Amino acid sequence: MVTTEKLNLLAPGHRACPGCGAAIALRQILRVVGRETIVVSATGCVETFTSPYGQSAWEVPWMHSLFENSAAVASGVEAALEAKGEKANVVIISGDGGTFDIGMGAMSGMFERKHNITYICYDNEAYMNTGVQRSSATPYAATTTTSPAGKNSYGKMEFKKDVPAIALAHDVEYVATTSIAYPQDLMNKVKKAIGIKGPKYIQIHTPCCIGWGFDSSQTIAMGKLAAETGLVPLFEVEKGKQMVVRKIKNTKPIQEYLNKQNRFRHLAKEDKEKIMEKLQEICNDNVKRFGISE
Ligand SMILES: Cc1ncc(C[n+]2csc(CCOP(=O)(O)OP(=O)(O)O)c2C)c(N)n1
Ligand SMILES: [Mg+2]
Repeated sequence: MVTTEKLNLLAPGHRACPGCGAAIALRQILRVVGRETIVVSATGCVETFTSPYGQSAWEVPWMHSLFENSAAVASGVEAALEAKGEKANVVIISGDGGTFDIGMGAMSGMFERKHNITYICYDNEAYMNTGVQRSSATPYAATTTTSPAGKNSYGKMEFKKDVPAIALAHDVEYVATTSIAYPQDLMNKVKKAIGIKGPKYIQIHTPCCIGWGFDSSQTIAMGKLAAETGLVPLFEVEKGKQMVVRKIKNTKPIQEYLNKQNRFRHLAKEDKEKIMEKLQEICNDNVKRFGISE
């Protein structure tokens, strides 16, 4: 159940790239969390494009943490609210680098201490703010500036870290994956999370036209294809309940997704067939494991 009120708590004039998936995510998140919210953001694109020196696009109280400690800072905010007997939604918005990599320890602590916080990771699958370096969220075989495809490499050689599973292992109240390509799904999940007491984790797939190499008009299309191929499964797990998975009628072959992005362009060569097959296998495994097919 989502409000149809056109609440916009992200002021226009911010400096996101045209077609930025993270900016779309922010609009969707802020539409449902409402004004009684305090946001803590780790260093990354979102922090950078919403808060150039002396300016802010945030229409809610907002705090910038370091790259690594948004969950620790938000824990302090939540503890202060508790001590003062005041109420507000405490929401973290952090990139995949700030979540999967450098902020993992702080996030684990926040989950374990059972803070009443909604941790939202916008996953653009690399360190975009600093020039497209690989993170542990970067998909297998994608080229980045620190996992460059070339004569002796086919891009990133490791698989994407399963952070939703790590969150679930902390026995948190709610874990969900979603995508900006499915705004109702995204808003429903954020709305549900903020209504549940305790730690929650939401991972939003946010395509990045600059880092992935596609036209800025195709951000939503890329998000859709990621889900339709099974590469990015969309699901939610409420504590004590069965996992609910967003079903896909006819899953699409992974080539359809890969062919449209420069970060996978090197896979078009014949000798890279095996790598393509590996990526298709990842999708097939997801379809099976999550029961994605309708
Ligand atoms: C301790 C530390 N190391 C490195 C940096 C430089 N740095 C700033 S943002 C960033 C990458 C952020 O990546 P991510 O969290 O995925 O967010 P995105 O830029 O993709 O939005 C890095 C490496 C930093 N600010 N602090
Ligand atoms: Mg990132």
